[in-house]
Amino acid sequence: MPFKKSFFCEQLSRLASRFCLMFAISCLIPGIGLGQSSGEEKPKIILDTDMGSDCDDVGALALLHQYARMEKADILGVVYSSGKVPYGAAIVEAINVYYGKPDIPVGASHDFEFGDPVDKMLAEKLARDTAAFGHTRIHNREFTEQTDLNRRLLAEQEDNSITYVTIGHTQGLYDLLISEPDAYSALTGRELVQKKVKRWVALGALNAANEEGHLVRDWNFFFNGTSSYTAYLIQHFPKEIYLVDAGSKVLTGKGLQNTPAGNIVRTAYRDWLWNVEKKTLQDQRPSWDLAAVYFAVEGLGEFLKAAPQGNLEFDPEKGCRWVTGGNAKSQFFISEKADISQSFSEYLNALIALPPQ
Ligand SMILES: [Ca+2]
Repeated sequence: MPFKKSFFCEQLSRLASRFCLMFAISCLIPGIGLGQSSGEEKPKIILDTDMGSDCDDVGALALLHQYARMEKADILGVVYSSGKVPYGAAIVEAINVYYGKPDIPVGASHDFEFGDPVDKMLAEKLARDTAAFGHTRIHNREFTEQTDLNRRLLAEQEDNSITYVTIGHTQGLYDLLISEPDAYSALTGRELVQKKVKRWVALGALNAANEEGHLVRDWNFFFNGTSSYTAYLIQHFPKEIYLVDAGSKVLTGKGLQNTPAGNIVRTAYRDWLWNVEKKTLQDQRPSWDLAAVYFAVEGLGEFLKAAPQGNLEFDPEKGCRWVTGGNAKSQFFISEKADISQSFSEYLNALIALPPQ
C-alpha cells in the first residue's frame, strides 16, 4: 500500500512541522515589556480598525486571533470605525468566522460620511461573498453601532482591565469618550473609560520622534477629517497612551501564500497588493497595524523600544511631534529597534500563516 503509507507520512510530517512552528513561535514570544509587567494577566483587547482603507488591518486581526489561540490575549470585540466604505465590519466578521470565533462582538460606524472613501482591498466584493467566507452580514448598518458596542463592552469588564487598540481612525474612540450615560452604564464616556480602560495603544504619530523636531502628519491621526478627534483624545484621554510608530519596513504577505484559498486574510492581502501596487503576496507590504497589535500583546518584546520620556505636541493643522522632557508619564512613544525589520517580518509572517484552529 505505497500510496497510503506515503499519504500517512506526509500528514505526519505536516503535523510535526506545524507543531514545531507553534513551539518555536511560543518560545520566541518574550511576553513582557513596556506596556505589560511581569505576572500581569493577558490583555483584554478591543480592536478599532479601518480595514478596507488598507489590508494590514486584516493581518493585524489575524495576528490577534493567533495570540488569542495561544492564550496570550482575549478579544473582547472589534469596532470598524469607518463609514464611507461601509463593508469593513463584514470583513471583520468573515475573519472571525475563519478563525472559528463567529461570536466575537463586532460594531460599526453608522456615520456614512466619515472615513476613507476609497475601497482599496475590494471590501465590498468580499463582504458580499458570504458563500465563500461564511459570514452572514454585509453592510455596516447590520452591525451594532460602534459606541453602543464600546459602552456595553466596557460596562461588562472589570475595572482598569481593557486595552483599546486603534489601528485606524480616531473617531470611534472619540465618540466613546464623549458619550452620554445609557442603558449599559450610568457613567459618562469619560468616566467609563477612566474606570474600565487600562491603556490606549494607537498606531499613529508616525515619525513624530524625528531628530529634526519637524511637525508631521500621519494617515490615522490627521487624514479623512480625523485630526480634531485625535487632538481631543491626546489632550483629554484619561489613561495611558502608547503611540506606536513601527512596521513601515516590516513586510508581510509571503506567509499567506500557502494558507488555504478560503482564507479571507490571504484574499484581502492579495487584492490590496494587486489593486494598489500591482504586486503579489511574494512582494509583500508594510505592517504598521500588526506592529501595534504586537505591542499591545507582547509589549516591547524583541523588536520595539521606547523613546525617552516626553509627550506628543499636537496641532490639528500643522502636525505633531514628540517632545522629550517633562514629568508627565501618561504618554509613551514606541518605535522599532535598529536592524530588526527582517526578523520582525519573519516573526509576523510565521504567525499569520498558522492554521486557524
Ligand atoms: Ca489601519
